[in-house]
Amino acid sequence: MERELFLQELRKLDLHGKDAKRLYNEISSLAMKYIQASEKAKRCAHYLSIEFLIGRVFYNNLLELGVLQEVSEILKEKGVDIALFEEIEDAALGNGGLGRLAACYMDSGAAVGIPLYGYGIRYKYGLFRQKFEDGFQKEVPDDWQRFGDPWSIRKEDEKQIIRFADMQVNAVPYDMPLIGKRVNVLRLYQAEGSENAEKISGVLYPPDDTEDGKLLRIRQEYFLSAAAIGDIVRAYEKRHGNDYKYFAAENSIQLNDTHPVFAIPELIRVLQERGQTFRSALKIAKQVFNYTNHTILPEALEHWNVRLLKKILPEIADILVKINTSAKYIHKKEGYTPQECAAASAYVHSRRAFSMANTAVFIANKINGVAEIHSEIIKRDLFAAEYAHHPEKFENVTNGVAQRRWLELANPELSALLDEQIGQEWRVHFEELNKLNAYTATEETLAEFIQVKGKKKEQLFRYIEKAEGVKIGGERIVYAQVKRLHEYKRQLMTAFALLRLYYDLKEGKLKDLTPSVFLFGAKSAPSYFRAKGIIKYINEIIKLINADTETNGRLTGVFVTEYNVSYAEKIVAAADVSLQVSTAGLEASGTGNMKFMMNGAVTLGTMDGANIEIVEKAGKENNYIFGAHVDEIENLRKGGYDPNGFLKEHLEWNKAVKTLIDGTFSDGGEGYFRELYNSLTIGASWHKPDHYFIFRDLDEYYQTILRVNAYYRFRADFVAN
Ligand code: 26W
Repeated sequence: MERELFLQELRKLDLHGKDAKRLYNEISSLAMKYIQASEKAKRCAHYLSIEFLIGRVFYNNLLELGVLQEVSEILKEKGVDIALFEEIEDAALGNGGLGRLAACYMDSGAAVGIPLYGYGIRYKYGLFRQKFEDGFQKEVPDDWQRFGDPWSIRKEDEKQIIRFADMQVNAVPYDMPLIGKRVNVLRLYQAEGSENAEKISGVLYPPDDTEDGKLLRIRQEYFLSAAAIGDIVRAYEKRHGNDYKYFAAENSIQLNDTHPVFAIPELIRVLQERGQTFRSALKIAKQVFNYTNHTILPEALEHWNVRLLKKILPEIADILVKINTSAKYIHKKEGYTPQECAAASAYVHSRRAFSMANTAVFIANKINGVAEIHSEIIKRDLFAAEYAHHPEKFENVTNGVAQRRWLELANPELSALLDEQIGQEWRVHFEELNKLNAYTATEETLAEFIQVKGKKKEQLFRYIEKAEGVKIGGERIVYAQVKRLHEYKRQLMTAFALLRLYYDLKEGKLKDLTPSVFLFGAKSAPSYFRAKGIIKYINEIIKLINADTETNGRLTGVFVTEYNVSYAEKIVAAADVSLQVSTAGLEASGTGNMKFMMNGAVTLGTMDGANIEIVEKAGKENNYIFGAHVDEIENLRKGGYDPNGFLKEHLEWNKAVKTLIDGTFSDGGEGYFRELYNSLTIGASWHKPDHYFIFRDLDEYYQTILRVNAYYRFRADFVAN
């Protein structure tokens, strides 16, 4: 990019009387004039994902272009504060970890110069915007395009026609530059051609509890898969025409969970259309696809009913049947036991449905979990049969996060301190951070670090005051639990611990508690009743403790609204303690844990997901680990776990938990709190009481919160480790 030309033009820009949106579009469009996508390499990796949680691109792109500092100065000369663009909303085309990981991979691929291309859906409405009304979550459609979308280029001439049995849809690509050592492209497809067609890229994860909902999900997944395959094949044919012998050598296709698995039968369909036999097409598919699994939760493992598939994608259904037949033949030939054949079967007879994970595992050249413990669990349980016969297919690829966004952009002050210690190389090759190991921080560096952390807290508290109208005063230790709201992530356990802290403080038991603030950020899926109840409960607790003038000088809470990527950037830079407290074995990896850690927070967590690797790397003494490990949890699942016994034995906990039903708090008569209480003490048709083992870990959690609080007082040691 001709930086100087861009900066010269920017200097000439007249900014007078232009609002944030107008300036955003003018400056972004100007930058886009100077960005060219790199020549597509012959050998490319393609990343297919139903979600890309890109967040705000403005600052990130200017940083990647190496002009963020200069733009900030030029705008300041013209009387514009670059923070003005905080008003521009994130592009939230994703739900959570899987989508943000995809965005971080795209960032990093470009940054280190790998030809890595992303394929996704350009949803009209991304993840909803969250509002709180009397402590309840309300969803507001996220019309993210109202600010314009100057960083994408519509490529009408490269559109694809996607054919269903009952309709035809235009897949129109919008290309977003991924800027770094090379400029790759994130290609997001928009569905056009009719009102029904447009619904396909209308919203992220449309509800799939009705048949129509399921059909729409299938259409979305096939739409993404077929558009991507069509694009990859078209580019290949420009080079090699109908000769497919180089296809696998020049293309690898990464399936980000099972949502794009239709790309497998679609590639076979397209190759057969071009004259390949099923056998040769299958062979190519088995060389081209890799599959990443992100979750072991049964409700997230997709099965698509064959009747539904036949209704709108009969050819795809037939190819899936043939894939299943090949799998059965090969499994038998390779000596899979009958149990293994059944467990690994692509077609699940009892459900009259295809297991998209088993289909992916049969075809994929490589299969990876997203943290060591998770990769072990999927080898031992989920895909045990395939692992028994093809161990070479399985790898662990622990998640990573883009340090450009989560450290450089989020925390320039800490970045500068790092540069002083180890030079700037870490900004591209993050492993350079290892140089810090051979290194004992001087008093002066520690003081600088503490000062930086203090500054980031001030910035965050100011932002929260503006955004939430909540004032957080003075020097406090910041505990943060920010992530999607899900029972297995156990925000409810933190709620009980916070309530207990308040009661103990009230009763004078915590004389020397370091002033603390508990910061929550979470969105619940709109249909997830319990998660919404937990949000309301936490808001009720926060209201109670913040109002108590006896104690709110030392203990307050805040639940930020509309937690998103941009909010996360501020929170990870400011927090002292990262709360990562999922039930062991259930958080595949986590990525927030890494973002907090790289900004100098300690991890207070369970031995789950990537927390285990964080503890290994950063040292047990630098983290605050508690709770049952995965083997104990699995034993408890088999029997002998008595949550009600725990409540009988621990009256102080019983007092906290009983607030769900004793009238201390109100859920407006919606029944959320009673249902939560029952889930812990009675269970439900689909699970035993307290099926995320909150009461097994709760007391240890509380003691650990107090331990880190006490240790924090010796601040230099606290940060030194
Ligand atoms: C609604 C259907 C559905 C179900 C599951 C959509 C998306 C999923 C994903 C598998 C959920 C997800 O985002 N999983 C998270 O992936 C992260 C990236 O690997 C991990 O760090 C988190 O541990 C995992 O929960």
